[in-house]
Amino acid sequence: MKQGGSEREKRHAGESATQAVSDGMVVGLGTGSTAAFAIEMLGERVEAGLDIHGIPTSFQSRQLARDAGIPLTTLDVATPDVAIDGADQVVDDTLIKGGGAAHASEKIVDTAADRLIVVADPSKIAQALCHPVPVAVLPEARATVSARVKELDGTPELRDAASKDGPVVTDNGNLVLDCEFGTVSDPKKLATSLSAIPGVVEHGLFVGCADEIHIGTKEGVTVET
Ligand code: ABF
Repeated sequence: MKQGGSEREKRHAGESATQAVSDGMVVGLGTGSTAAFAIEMLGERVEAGLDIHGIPTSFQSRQLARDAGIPLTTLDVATPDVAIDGADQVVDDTLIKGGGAAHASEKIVDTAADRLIVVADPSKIAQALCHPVPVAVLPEARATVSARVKELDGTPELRDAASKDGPVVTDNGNLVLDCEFGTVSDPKKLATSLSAIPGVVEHGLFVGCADEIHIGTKEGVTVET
C-alpha cells in the first residue's frame, strides 16, 4: 500500500477545504499533517478578519489552532458547521482513521459536524479498505480486546511509541491496537462488531461519514462528493 503524499499535495488539499469556511462558522479541526495545512490557512484568514471558532480533535490540533490564532470553543456549547480532517485510507465515503491515535475525538467532532470534508493526498485513495484498523482501548482491556479481535479473524498489534520505550498513549489515556483484517469487505459489520467489544473506546472505521473528499495533487485539487 502506497502511503505518504508530498507536502505540496497535502497543502493543496488543506487549502481547498478551507474554501468551505465562511464568517460565523464553527469548524471541526482535524488532526495530522494534511489537516494542519487547513488549520494554518484558516489562521491566516482569521488574521485577515475571518470570524470563526474552531473545535480541535486532539492536543496537536488544539496547539496548532492556538498558534494560528483561531478562537476555540467546545461541543458543550457549539455544533460544527463543517469539520476538516485527514484519513489514512479512503474508499468512497468510508474512511480508516487513527494513524495519529486521535480517532476517538475525531469521530465525535467529525460526526457532530453538518459536513465532513476529508483532506487527503492521492496515496490515501484506494479501491478497497485494507489498512489496519486502529482500535483505542482502555488500558486494562488490552488483552481481552485482543482476544476478541482474533475471534473476528483480525491480528491485533499494540502500537508502540517510536520515540520512547512503551506503548502509544492517546490524549485520553488509552492504548491503541492496530488490527490487521486484510481486505475489509463489510466495514459496517466490522464496525458494529468492534464497537460491541467491552473495553473498546473507539475504532478507526468511519463508515459512510465523508461528505466530500478533497484530494490534493501536484497541480491542484480534485473534489469527490
Ligand atoms: C488524522 O491524521 C488521522 O485520523 C489520520 O490517521 C491521520 C492522517 O494524517 P496525515 O494527513 O498526516 O496523513 O486525521
